[in-house]
Amino acid sequence: MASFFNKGFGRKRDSDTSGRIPPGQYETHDFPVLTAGPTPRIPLTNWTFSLEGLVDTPVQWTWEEFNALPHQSFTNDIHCVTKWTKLDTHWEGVSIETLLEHANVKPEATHVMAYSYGDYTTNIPLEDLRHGKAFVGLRFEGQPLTPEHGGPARLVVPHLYFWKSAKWIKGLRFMDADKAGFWERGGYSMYGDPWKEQRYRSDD
Ligand SMILES: Nc1nc2c(c(=O)[nH]1)N[C@H]1C(S)=C(S)[C@@H](COP(=O)(O)O)O[C@H]1N2
Ligand SMILES: [Mo]
Repeated sequence: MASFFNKGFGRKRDSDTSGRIPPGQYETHDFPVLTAGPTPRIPLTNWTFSLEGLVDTPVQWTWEEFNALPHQSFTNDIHCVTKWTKLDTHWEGVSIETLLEHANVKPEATHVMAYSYGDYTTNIPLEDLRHGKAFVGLRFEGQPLTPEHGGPARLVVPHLYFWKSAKWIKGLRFMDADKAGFWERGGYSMYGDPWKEQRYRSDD
């Protein structure tokens, strides 16, 4: 039952969070699970991560090799198109910029298709993955990423709606044009900027 005297009544709005909730979103302290289809289970001995498509040298890392890459910590707000926003999530992982040092991306590459175990795909402009803006997350809140949240490894692109953050990531394919991924083919935005409420293709 909604109460007029709710918790926030009469209190000053928390200055730390004001201005951090995009239009149409509400803050949650939970971490809901959103997956189309079953959760793939990937034995670490079979896990690989690849950079392919428009690169001079395609690369493939094993789990061990990938974990030997330089790791960084990230603190980000995440925004799901189903309208929840979670502030100050803490991650550890490998910056996409770090990965790009290992495969010369050809100059004609403009877009990336992130693809996952279990066949999920999502498209992102290359520029949106660079300069430390996106990473492959391996740990969440100090713990290995759980399978339902995309473990062993997921893409995290916090400045776009969270469907761009492909769980169970398997690799990145560099392309010279934008091409729709799984939800994008289903009518969701090609870009997905939460601050512009680019939820559906008609919002682009
Ligand atoms: N492989 C894969 N990645 C995915 C999805 C999915 O169904 N499969 N769902 C996306 C959607 S719509 C959202 S909101 C987030 C949800 O991540 P979470 O379950 O960790 O909250 O993952 C995204 N990445
Ligand atoms: Mo989502």
